[in-house]
Parts: sequence; C-alpha cells; structure tokens
Amino acid sequence: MNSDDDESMDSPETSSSTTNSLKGIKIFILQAKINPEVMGALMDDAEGAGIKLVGRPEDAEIIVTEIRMRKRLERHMDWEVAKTKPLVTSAWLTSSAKAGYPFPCGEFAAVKDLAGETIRNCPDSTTCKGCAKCFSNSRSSSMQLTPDALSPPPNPLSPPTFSPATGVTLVSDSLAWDLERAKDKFDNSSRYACTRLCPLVCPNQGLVEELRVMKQARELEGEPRSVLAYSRAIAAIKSFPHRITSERQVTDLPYIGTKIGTMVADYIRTGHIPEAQAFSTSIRFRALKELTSVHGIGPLTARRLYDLGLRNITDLRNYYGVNPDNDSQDIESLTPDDIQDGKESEVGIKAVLRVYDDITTLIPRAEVEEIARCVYAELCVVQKGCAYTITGGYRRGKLMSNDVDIVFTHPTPMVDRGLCKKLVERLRSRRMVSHVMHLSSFRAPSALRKSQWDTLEKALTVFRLPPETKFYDGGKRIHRRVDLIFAPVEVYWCAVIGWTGSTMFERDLRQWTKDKRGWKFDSTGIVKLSNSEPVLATSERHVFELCGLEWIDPTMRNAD
Ligand code: OXD
Ligand code: MN
Ligand code: MN
Repeated sequence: MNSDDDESMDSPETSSSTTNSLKGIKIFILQAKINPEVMGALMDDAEGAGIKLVGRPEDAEIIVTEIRMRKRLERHMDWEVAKTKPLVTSAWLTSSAKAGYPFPCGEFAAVKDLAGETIRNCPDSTTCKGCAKCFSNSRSSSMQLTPDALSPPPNPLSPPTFSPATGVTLVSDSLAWDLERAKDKFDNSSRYACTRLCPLVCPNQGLVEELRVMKQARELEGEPRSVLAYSRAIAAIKSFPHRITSERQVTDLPYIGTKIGTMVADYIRTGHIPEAQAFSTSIRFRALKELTSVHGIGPLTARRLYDLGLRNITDLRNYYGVNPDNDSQDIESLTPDDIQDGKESEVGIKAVLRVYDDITTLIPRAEVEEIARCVYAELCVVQKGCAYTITGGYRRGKLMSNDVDIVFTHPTPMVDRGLCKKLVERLRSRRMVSHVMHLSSFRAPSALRKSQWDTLEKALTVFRLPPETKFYDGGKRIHRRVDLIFAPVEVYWCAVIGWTGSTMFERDLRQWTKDKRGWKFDSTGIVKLSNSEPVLATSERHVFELCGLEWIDPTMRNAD
C-alpha cells in the first residue's frame, strides 16, 4: 500500500462518514453545468440529509459535479485538488440522500480520468483496509454487493410463474443466497471466471480501472489477443478479496504474467500504471474512445474516421449531417422493416447522434424498473401471460445502468414467435420507441454455429417513457437505450444468464461448459456438441447444476 492511499484512508477529513451516515459529511457542489432548478433540488436533498455544504473544493470530503472532462474541470478547480477527492455525479447525492446513507463513490465517478482516485478517496473505502470484509461488511457496500439488498421489482402484473408444458419456472430464485456461506466454496485461483466471485466494486477497483484503460486502448487499435489478456487479468483481480499491497499477492492469480505483474507493481508503488496514464491523455485514444461511444461505430470505422480528421461527437454530427436540436428529424420515420436483419446502418448512427446526450446519461434503478413495467404493460396488450426478467448491469447490482436489457418469454411454447416485432410496432405506435437500431428473428441453436451474437428475437431500440410516468420531468422525455429480447420458454434461463453477463463471466461459462461437459452454451440454449441434442434447464440454478457449477448470484458475476 502506498503512503498516499494510507493518508487518504485515515485522514480525519474522511472519518466522519465511516459511520455510514450522511450527517455532517462535507460536500462541495460544483455549479457549472447544473441548472439553477436542479441546483436548488440538490441543495434541498443535501440539507434534508444533514449534509454540510462547503464553499471550496479543498474543504470537501466529496465533490459533486456534472462535468466529465478534465479540460472543463480544470476551468473550475485545481486538478491537484481534484486528484485528492472523490468526484461523483449529482445522482450520487440524490440516491444517497434518498437512501439515508452514502453510496460507494466508484459507481458514480463523474470524471473517467479520476475514477481510480474517486474510488481510492471515497470515504466508504475506509471500511476496506485490505480485508475480506470488503465484500460485504459496510452497509453501503452491501447495498451494492449482496443480493438481498437488491431485490428485483415486484412484478405489478403478476406474470405466470410456471410453464406446465415445459416445467420451466419463470421467476428467479436468486434471492435465497447466503454470500457469507457461499464464499468458502470458491477458489480465486481458478482459471474460469464462472467459478469465482466477482463483486461490482472490488477492493482493487482503482487498479482495475487502470487496466481497463489498457484493455480499451488495445480494443481501439484492433489487437484482440491483447484485449483478451487484459480482460482475463481484470477478471482475476476482480475476484481477489483483499487490497493488493505487494506483487507477491498476485503471483498465484491466473493470467497475471510478467508484463501485467509489472503494471500491478507500478500501481502499488505510485497509484497508477504509467502506460494507462499516457493513453488517458493521448489525443488519439480520447478521440477513438469518443467516436466508438456511438452505437454502430466500431474501432475499425473509428480509426477510418480519425484518419479523415474526426475527433469528437461534434465532428461526427457534422460528418453525418445531424442536427441534435431537431429531435423529430426522421428519427420517428423508420419502421422495423427498414432495418435489415442483423445489420446496423448509418441511419442508426444518425439516430444515436441526435440523442447522444440523453443516451449517455446513466439510468437509475428506479427508472430501469419503470421502463420495464411500461414495456410489459404494452406487451400485455399484444399478448397476455408473458414473463420477463430485467438483465444486464441492473441485475448485476449496478445502481446506474447504461441501458435497459429485458428478456421476455411466454409459458406456452411457440407463442413467443414473432412477438418481438409486434411489441416494437406497438411501442412505436405509442411513440415510446423512436428508433429501432437492430431487429432480428429467432434461429434455433446449433452445435455448428460459431457466432457469439445470439439469434433470439431481439430489438435494440431508442425508447422514451410516456408523458404520464413519474420520470417525465419538466416537459422533457429523456431517450434511453432499451434492448428487448424474446426467448422460447425452454431456453429462457439460458437467455437470462446470457444477457445478465458480465462478458468475461459468459465467456468462461461457454469455455467451462465445452471443456467439462462437451456442450455448447449460449443465450439460445445448451446443446451437446456430439449430436446437437438440446439440454433443457427448468430454472437458472438448474443451468448451473447441469453445467456442474456452484451457483453464483448475478451480483457476483461482475468479472469485467
Ligand atoms: C449496463 C450494463 O450498464 O448492462 O447497461 O452493464
Ligand atoms: Mn446493459
Ligand atoms: Mn444492452
């Protein structure tokens, strides 16, 4: 452990919030980019929670800001001061005030370049001094890390819970999991991420953030082998339950070779990985990252656009002739039939650019639940009796999601066929779906198929909640990315597992199932590689049992 870290953990400034109360915690709200109405609401929230608002960033334990970029932040505060504080979005303040205790800062890091510092300097990290407690001991951490604090929304429309035709249970039983007891069954030196516990925010999250920069740099430059090496190392570190303070601690971990081992040593010594720092400030890395943040623009296209001189979203909007202020400009005019099966088009890129600011704003859990509730209510009009699970990061315990992923099924075999398209048409007619970026139909699983992109019926959409909901705020209906996936009832739980992630958990689950069982697993089901015979599971736990795996709650599948 370097001395800087020790200082930030033990300083008297940070000690007041170790009690898990907001009372007396000193917060500075950086007003830039926050409109006066929102500022007023934030101050009310702070006051109501007993938070002490201070007038200078230097005096604060936590800084709340809506600024995301270093350059902009430096106009308002000293970068050297920023590096010593957790910088969180206003959602941290609203969510913490509502809960009555401070949420961990990591999930709300406002400035990506300071994510590591935000995690390290978070007052909540005082509960983690390199001990196994980090997995569950503090009240605010457990809010994120243990399943019981993350109860799924009650389904207001009571879907059927069982399919008599297939014996499939349609409601998850993941709540009945005792993390403390489960811990002993796992070995963090295992080579498969699906056999290790990976919390959302781990004791070495700052190191993980730096390795993520390395991984992303390789991704952007098109080096898949290197991407996989970093992904594996990150997954291994995610499941290590102690703060890493010496290189020796990681020698037993899988996938930490000499090169990454040296990076870990650098991080222990200085709190940073020099190469990651260099990428974070490089013009090319920043530009490629921004260009690929648009759905439909992959690294290859981004590099081509970069060579043409494009650097940011404004350049992309000019290049594609998109006016973000003209919200209605052909975004409403596409029909699902316009979208060619499996092909993202330029039309999709334009649609995303038009609503880019909306869809890059993170979605709180309550809004995710409201979106799912509204979509399900419309689905009931199209077809009664369906069931659904909200998957993705939401199910893994994220307090704020990038998008909403929902897997649907119907208890009667075959009734799900064609439903996705019908639902999308219904949502379009209700002006909830403004754009469909991808629509695909079902193809049966096969032992031969190589593609990792499943072939369930699915629609990747841009969605807005209808005006009458509580998230309709001040006349603004914020656009959200919503993915709708339909699975036949026999493979529902494979689809739920596949769409819950994380990516490395899934990757290793596929590898494990192939190595240990000779089966092929993906979101479309399990088949025996020898004769393409399907293997049917009746619940999520049953999938784990069939594969010969200990059950892992979704909140411990955060291997990325
Ligand atoms: C998300 C996720 O944030 O699925 O949307 O991880
Ligand atoms: Mn998601
Ligand atoms: Mn998604």
